[in-house]
Amino acid sequence: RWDRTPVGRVKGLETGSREVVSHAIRQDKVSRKNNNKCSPASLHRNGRASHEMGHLCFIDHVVGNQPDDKMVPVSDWYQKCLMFHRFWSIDDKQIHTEYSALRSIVVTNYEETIKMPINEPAMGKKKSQIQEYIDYNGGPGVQHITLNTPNIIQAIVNLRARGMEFLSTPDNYYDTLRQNLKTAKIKVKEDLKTLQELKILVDYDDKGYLLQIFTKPVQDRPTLFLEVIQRDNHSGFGAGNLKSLFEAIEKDQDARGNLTVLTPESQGVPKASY
Ligand SMILES: [Co+2]
Repeated sequence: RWDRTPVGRVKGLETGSREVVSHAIRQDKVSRKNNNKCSPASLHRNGRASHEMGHLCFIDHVVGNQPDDKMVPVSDWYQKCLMFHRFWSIDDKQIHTEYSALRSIVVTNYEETIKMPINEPAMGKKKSQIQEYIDYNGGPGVQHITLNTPNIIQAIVNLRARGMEFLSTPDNYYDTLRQNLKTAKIKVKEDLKTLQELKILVDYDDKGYLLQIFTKPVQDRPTLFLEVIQRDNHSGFGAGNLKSLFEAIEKDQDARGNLTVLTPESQGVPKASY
């Protein structure tokens, strides 16, 4: 295992090498030279390698959870202080299951390179997963961080092989999906059977689609989790999948004993002792 501590850059643009950058790295007493191609053609080859190997290439978006009534003031803060603007919005009519609901505003920076959906709980028949998060996190915080890959199938095969645990999706999700895709304007290039085996979700509109999957919480508490996403001409966040995601999360929430029945008065009051 090389610790990649650079001993020094031995070749590069400054030494007249237009094509190759070389760094010497050291492991104990052994040194070795790493060559990296720096021409655009080789960047293209690196892109192809990322595709083949299912690399996680960049942070696609970061979602924050806020307590009830804080979503608007917090998104206003991003717009006023950091010159963010609203990117896309969804209301709790679109995102709810029978029991639990949320509202969401997406803010983005001027260049639209940073995307941050901000959630707050909405009243449902039972406790919102956003409220569960707030209670266990002791306040607002990051709900999930999403990593973008050009090849989600390989990425998830790799992550599962290393022991990463993902939320499960019922098989009837894929039955419904197959039925709906028959009349859709887009075609999903990936093999649906493979997506189903790996429990990867699909969301789409008339112009493109996205593939996504959510991990289980990365700590013992039901707080932060990760998402992996692959986009094909689609800039949404998977609103169409949120119902099935909610149902999957709520199955776990119920198993933890936190899918508590709420009245309007008790929304927002922590029920759990921890
Ligand atoms: Co997401």
